[in-house]
Amino acid sequence: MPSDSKMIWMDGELIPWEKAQIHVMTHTLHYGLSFFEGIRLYKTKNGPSIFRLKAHIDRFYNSAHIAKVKIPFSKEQLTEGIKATVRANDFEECYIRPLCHLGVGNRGLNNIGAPVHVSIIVWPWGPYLGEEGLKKGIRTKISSYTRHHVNVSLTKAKIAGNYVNSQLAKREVVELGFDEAILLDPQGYVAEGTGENIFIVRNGYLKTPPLGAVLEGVTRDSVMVLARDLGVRLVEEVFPRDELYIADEAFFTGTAAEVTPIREVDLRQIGEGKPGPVTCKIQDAYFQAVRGEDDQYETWLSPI
Ligand code: PPE
Repeated sequence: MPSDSKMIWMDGELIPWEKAQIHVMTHTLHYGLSFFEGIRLYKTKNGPSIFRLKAHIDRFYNSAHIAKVKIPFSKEQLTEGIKATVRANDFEECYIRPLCHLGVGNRGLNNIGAPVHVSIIVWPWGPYLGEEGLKKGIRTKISSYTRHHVNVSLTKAKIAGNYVNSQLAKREVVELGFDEAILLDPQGYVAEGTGENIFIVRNGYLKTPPLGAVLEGVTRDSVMVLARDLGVRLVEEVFPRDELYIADEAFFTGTAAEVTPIREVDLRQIGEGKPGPVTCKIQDAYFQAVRGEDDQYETWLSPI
């Protein structure tokens, strides 16, 4: 694979991309317990700035707490490490991936005492669901795979193993010709995308599933604040797939996906089959906030 960037931060040191290697006995490789974050750096008038860095750092440490893994760095060290990695790679805009994994030391499932490693990788990443998807909306399908039961996988932690479910769903619908999958929770209600939270607009209300089986998305939270400030009424409420079919508008939110309109679900057109007025208003406000064009949200940005 060609290198995406020059330098990677591994356990406190910046090393060249080629040198960032791990051993095949890495515990995480066998059993899937690592956790990660996805953050974006945007170009702003104050120079490249990281969007909602604190919220992502806090979630990273929450993942560690849930997984009972002790991160061998403080939040301040990790914050500095992220900024140093971005600087070392000289990107104006990029995606940032802090990753914590269990290394070599334990055979078998018992991970007590396994060495803990932390890496920070950055790479340029354009629109997650395509430039055209961002502008015109994407085609989605409900996956045949159910989202996690909250007492099987711990959904508030961004644990790598949780993403096998997402990969199955993604692959299923992409091979069928769709752009993204929507997963239902074990009760049958709409949960989220493979790597996105979901919102619908119906009768003037914005609606998103409550934080039951879904990831506590930072973008979900940002969009809720933006909606409130724009005077859009919002409810957090469960809804079934057919309510999605008859929604006036629908969109995904995520660090990678940003605010991506959904124009089709299960071969049914949503609304006018193009991004609706509320979606466009929220998407615009989101891009203004991340690019530092709206001073109201300046505290969400950390210049590097
Ligand atoms: N749900 C899931 C399952 C999820 O993975 C993400 C982020 C979200 C919701 C939205 O969370 P937030 O980014 O905090 O708004 N998915 C990340 C990984 C994507 C990938 O392919 O890798 C992301 O968007 O960075």
